[in-house]
Amino acid sequence: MDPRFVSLPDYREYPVDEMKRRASAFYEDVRRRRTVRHFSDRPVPREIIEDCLRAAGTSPSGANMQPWHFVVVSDKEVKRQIREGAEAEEREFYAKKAPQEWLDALAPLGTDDRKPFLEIAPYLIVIFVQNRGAGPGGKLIRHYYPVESVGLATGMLVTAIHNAGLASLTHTPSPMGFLNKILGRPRHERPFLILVVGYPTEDARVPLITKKPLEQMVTFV
Ligand code: IYR
Repeated sequence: MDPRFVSLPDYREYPVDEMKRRASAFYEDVRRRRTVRHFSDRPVPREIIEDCLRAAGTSPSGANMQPWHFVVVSDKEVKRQIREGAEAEEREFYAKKAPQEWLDALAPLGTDDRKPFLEIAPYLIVIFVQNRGAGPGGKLIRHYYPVESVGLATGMLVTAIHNAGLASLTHTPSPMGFLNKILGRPRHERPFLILVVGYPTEDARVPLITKKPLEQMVTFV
């Protein structure tokens, strides 16, 4: 197929001073984001979640295949089933499967096998990676860099949710095969993570942790 082009439609250049202000203001805003584990059951209008998902869907992806599927769960009974499946995996993880080194790494976060937030938060966004997807004519075709692509889209989703004024938690019980069953997703889709979304409780607490300063994570050559 011949490629078709249009001139770059929506790009905006800012004067350098304004770029500096914008870059700094964005950092000041995203650095307030914290992963939260204490969620309120306060309802959140669905259209907010829809716009955050639209933002995630603008992510770059390998060959623009957009190899993601998002299942937005608000149904109480489905949330209960997901909690049940996740807690079963987590009990195995904490009691048997996790090596001591992993448990030591998690210790500062204070996590354990109880996941009540999976029933309390208004939304669980279950994110699937499509290793293959429907091509022209409905035949399954290969996707490229699916995991990298879904990681990028998930980052945009987390940022969009923070920007809207909501909190989120990236939750990864392992293995997550139970999610295909509960949500009726096909075999060529693999659960990537559960994004728990809602308001934090008024008395929500978060672990006292720090992020690496620039010098520790960046090399300029
Ligand atoms: N899935 C477990 C353990 C866990 C693993 C990682 I890596 C974390 O960053 C946090 C938790 C749980 O959710 O408790």
